[in-house]
Amino acid sequence: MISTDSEHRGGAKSGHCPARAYRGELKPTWCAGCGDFGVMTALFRAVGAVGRPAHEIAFVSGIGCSGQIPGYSAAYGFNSLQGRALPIAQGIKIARPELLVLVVGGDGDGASIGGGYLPHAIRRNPDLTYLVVDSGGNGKTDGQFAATDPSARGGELQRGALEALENPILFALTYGANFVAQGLTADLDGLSKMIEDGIRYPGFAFINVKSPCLGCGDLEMQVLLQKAKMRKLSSMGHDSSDLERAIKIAREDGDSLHAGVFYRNPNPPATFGSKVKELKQRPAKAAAEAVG
Ligand SMILES: Cc1ncc(C[n+]2csc(CCOP(=O)(O)OP(=O)(O)O)c2C)c(N)n1
Repeated sequence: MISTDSEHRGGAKSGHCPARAYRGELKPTWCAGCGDFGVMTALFRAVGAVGRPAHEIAFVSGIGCSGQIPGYSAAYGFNSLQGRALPIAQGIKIARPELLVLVVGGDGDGASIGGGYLPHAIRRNPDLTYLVVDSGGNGKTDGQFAATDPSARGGELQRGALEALENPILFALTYGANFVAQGLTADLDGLSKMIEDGIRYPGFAFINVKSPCLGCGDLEMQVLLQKAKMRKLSSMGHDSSDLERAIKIAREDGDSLHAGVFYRNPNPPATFGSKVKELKQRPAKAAAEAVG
């Protein structure tokens, strides 16, 4: 039987580490008020709550403002290529399964240019936590439209995207992801907790993070909209094991911004890493059985 190894996600032996233990020496160059500050804080709080030291963690990112997070951390980091964070992170996890691997990238990165990697990561089910920092645009390249641009919904931020909006939560759920959540930088405690839950989940965890970006429009308006539209799934009495209901709520996301865990498969399937491990052990097992 294939087992899912939960040891590396923290456990009885692990202690709580303060978020500052993961900060590197470089100072962020993000715009004042950028949501990336909140995402990085929530991320460091979450790994601190799991209790893994920095040298046992790898942050992998694409290119973009949010992609700079690995450079600001004391953990291992790989600021890779636009849209290619997921395949690189999967390679790292296969080569070094004992590392806690966290992937972070923008929505330009994860929903647009790199969007094609997501269904395959989901069906492969590596033990990774993937954060898409959803600012509704390509922040680094002066706010070009991304697939998640809310102005496509009817001019909310008056930018005028012509293509229809992509719904990342619905995308992840319908491709069969076993852990799907959405966080808001306006709710840092909720965001940190759901990242921690994603890390502890044995398998691929997808977290979409609504995050304000100065390059994508009026910063204050984005923060106000986040706060005004936030609906916590916990206060709606949502049962995160109910996939059909999660899909229904995801369809309605946008007019309300739903924050919390949409879906957590209560019976996590085997991870890609545990299947590889079993495959490697097969010849030795067969030889031992043949000898008797
Ligand atoms: C293959 C490739 N295409 C385009 C670019 C140019 N580029 C650099 S950052 C970026 C957009 C980043 O937007 P996003 O991924 O949403 O991250 P954000 O800056 O919003 O955090 C683009 C298009 C690139 N570096 N590589």
